[in-house]
Amino acid sequence: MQKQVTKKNERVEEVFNLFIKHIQNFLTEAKLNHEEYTNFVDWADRLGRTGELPLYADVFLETHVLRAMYTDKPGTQPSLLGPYFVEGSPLVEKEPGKPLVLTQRPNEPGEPLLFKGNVSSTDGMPLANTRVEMWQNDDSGKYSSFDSDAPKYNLRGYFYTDENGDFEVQSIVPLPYSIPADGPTGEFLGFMDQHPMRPAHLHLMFEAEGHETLITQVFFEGDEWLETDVADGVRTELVTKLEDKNGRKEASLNFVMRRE
Ligand code: MBD
Ligand code: FE
Repeated sequence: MQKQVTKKNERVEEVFNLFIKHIQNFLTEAKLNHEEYTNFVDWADRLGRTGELPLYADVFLETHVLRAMYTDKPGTQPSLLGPYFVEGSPLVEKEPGKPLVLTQRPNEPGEPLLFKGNVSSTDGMPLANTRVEMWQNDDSGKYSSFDSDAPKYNLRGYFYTDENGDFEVQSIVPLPYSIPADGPTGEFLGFMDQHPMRPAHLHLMFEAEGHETLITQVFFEGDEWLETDVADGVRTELVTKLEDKNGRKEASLNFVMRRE
């Protein structure tokens, strides 16, 4: 049998030692008994087997990683990538004189939304030709490729900002999202007496030459779940107004990217 060749990785060692140290302190502080420990292992096993581990991690942990990395840095605050990003979404083709259209089905159910934005650098320079990827849930509150039976890349796509760093994309208004409540994550929330809701949000990812990739979300004023988002992804500067204009909803937000 071939022996696996491994190289000592000091970062992994450092992080793992810290992890164990804190878990030990946690066990001591919580005075976990053996039955509770066994229940935990059983629950964590189900979390993995049902495929909910990424969901659980993104709901309860990701926000802390972001806060530790980005609070007090210049540029737009990032928010959660979340468990529902998928690679390979289609390019939204630009047709001359028409806005970009994220909806792919001719009669996509939902309330039409025009979302506008501008992308600039922390020094104020507009960022033309920035790759903008967008994804969101549909009018049943579900994400394509996951809990919705819409086509795989429905309400997912990417496009580029114009020469002024601007973009305008037509879509539908996203809905508040209930994370799956019937699996191990939901079971956990039940014990915590915490609702499973996230406020309605758009997911956006920006990539521009010489800049840090910005992964963030956009939320809407007045959403009933803004203050109690189960995943704690809301940042004040990411909340915008949903306005009635020209017989549809319009919203906009400007984004500022940090140099590498
Ligand atoms: C979502 O839609 C989401 O964006 C996150 C971060 C977690 C769960 C569901
Ligand atoms: Fe989401």
